[in-house]
Amino acid sequence: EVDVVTLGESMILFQSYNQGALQYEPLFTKSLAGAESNVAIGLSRLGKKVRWIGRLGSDPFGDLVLSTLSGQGVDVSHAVRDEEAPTAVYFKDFKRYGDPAVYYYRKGSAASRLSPDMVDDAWLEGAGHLHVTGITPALGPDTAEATRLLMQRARALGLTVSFDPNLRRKLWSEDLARKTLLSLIPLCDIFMPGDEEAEFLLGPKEIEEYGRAFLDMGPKLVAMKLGAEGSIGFAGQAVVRAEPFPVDRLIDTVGAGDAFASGLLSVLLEHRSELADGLGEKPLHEALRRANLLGSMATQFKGDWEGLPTLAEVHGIQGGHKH
Ligand code: KDG
Repeated sequence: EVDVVTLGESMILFQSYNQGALQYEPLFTKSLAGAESNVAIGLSRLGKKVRWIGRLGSDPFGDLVLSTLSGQGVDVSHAVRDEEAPTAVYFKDFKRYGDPAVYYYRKGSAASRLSPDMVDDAWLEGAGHLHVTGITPALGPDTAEATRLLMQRARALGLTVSFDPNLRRKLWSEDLARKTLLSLIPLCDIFMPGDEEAEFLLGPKEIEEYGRAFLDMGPKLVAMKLGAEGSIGFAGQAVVRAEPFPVDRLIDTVGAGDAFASGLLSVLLEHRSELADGLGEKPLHEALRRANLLGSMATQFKGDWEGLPTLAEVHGIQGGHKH
């Protein structure tokens, strides 16, 4: 049995050792990045069984993606290798102020050559939930169709589906991004945009109007990330706000949204059957609190996922509160 399946591109991430400027820093550390594998690791640390699907090069970096994920307890047995195209790499440029800048070297990568004819029901076997992001559809028309097809297959097979738009402006044009992301929202049960992404998709509105508008498109639950303001959730008639957790030392914001998704899903998976009728305020609040906690923890460590907690740590921080 698998709690969650996720599909996406994982890359090897190089970060300057001293968090110096990319151009002058002579030393780099090597790690794993990728929105969906970050979520997979986050959920695995919280005790969930997760299967990651992706296409990797037949190269040492592809091997490293697999060994890192399996070391984190993630099932990689359905990952696909590409004989020709490489595993992508990406660099993070830490800034004194604001979010790190990211530089991708991923055009023509193995993951970008994922196509709808490769989508296989076996990927979803034994699973209850599928999580995808808007990054995979940004890689090209084929990966967009593969994502759409997998969401459709998941629903046909009775899985619930979550979708984080994860808007990456560097990867595609605004028009195509808006059109594609909007077209995928009706295929998910749980939609988790940030406030800036909501504005990108629907134009300027009040926060609560976004919640209503997204629910009207089909999802059963909308969890919106409000950055330093915490988050807000919408399910049926319920509207719930959750306070942020304090960030004592802000180091690296990249991956915070994925941490949020892992925290949210770790609680929501316990309430899957209630989603259809509109989740109550209590579990919704609990899910948002857990999501906020993980989001804040992710920003306090270098790397996308290295700062994510185990379930025991979460219980310690949340005062023995079970779930
Ligand atoms: O959410 C974090 C991701 O942005 C990062 O790991 C790299 O997957 C990545 C991407 O495409 O931006």
